Amino acid sequence: RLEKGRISFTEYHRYEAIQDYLAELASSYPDIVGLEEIGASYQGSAISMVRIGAGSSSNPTIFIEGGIHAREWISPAFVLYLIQELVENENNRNMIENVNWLIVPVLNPDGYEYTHTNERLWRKTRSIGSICDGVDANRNFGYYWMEAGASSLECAETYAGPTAFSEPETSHLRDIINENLDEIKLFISFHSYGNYIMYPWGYTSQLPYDVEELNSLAVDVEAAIASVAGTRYTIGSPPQVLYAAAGGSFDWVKGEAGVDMSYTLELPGGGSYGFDLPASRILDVCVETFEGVKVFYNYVEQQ
Ligand code: ING
Ligand code: ZN
Repeated sequence: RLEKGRISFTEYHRYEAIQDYLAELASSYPDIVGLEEIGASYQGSAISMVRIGAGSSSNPTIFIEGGIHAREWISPAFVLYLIQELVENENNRNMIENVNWLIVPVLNPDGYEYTHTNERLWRKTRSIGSICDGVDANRNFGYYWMEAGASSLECAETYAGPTAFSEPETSHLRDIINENLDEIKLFISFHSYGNYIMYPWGYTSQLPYDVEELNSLAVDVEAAIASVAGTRYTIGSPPQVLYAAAGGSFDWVKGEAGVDMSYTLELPGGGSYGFDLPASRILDVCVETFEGVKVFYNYVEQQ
């Protein structure tokens, strides 16, 4: 058992502490945890991916993306909680024997660190621009790129970048998903805030051919989350429940990579700005959200 290295869920952690935790977990549980670097961020930080599994390497795989947006701190926090539950809680052994997990806790480490050191509400990457810095990584994926809800203005919060996949962070995610495509059966991108369970498409108000299956799984996930403490989520595609936006990772994963079951979850907000959920709330959100992820697991396991 990891005692000293165990990460806490009563505070938000700096990127280095997260990396240290992942390295320690991988060395403590070499049979079930692998730690890989999918590539470097714009500023040269390693973007880590944890590979968790205790069954066959050909098991169906769930891919989890956290921390694409810098200021949404509950996203990496929850994803770390998920990792800890999968690895260290024996009651969840079936979740790693029957399914493999590929988990990127912090896709945008440069931005994440910048929200700790300079600007709490920074959203984008930290790539240098000519007038303003940063690209909205969740507008930078190459599926109907720039067709809706994205800006071509460098200084905008939703700047889609000079080209699709201009950012090393998004191109590394694309590449690692393509490398593991045969096994990936379900994808979840964690954001905050607002309590939404969304499925494609973000780029259009048209719905995918399999919307009934996407929606019915979302309904079950929502019920599981609500069963813990009554937290309710709204279900639908981004244009139905929020706004249309192209270039999101989950649209690319479904439309281009062909992983049909693709979701974006907006975890609960709090604090003064919504993104600054008080640290005292982290654990409650993690516990209820984990119940939802169990439902995603059950779906994939039963396929
Ligand atoms: N929300 C998501 C965003 O990127 C979203 C919502 C995701 C819209 C995917 C469209 C497609 O704007 C947050 N909070 O970032
Ligand atoms: Zn976001």
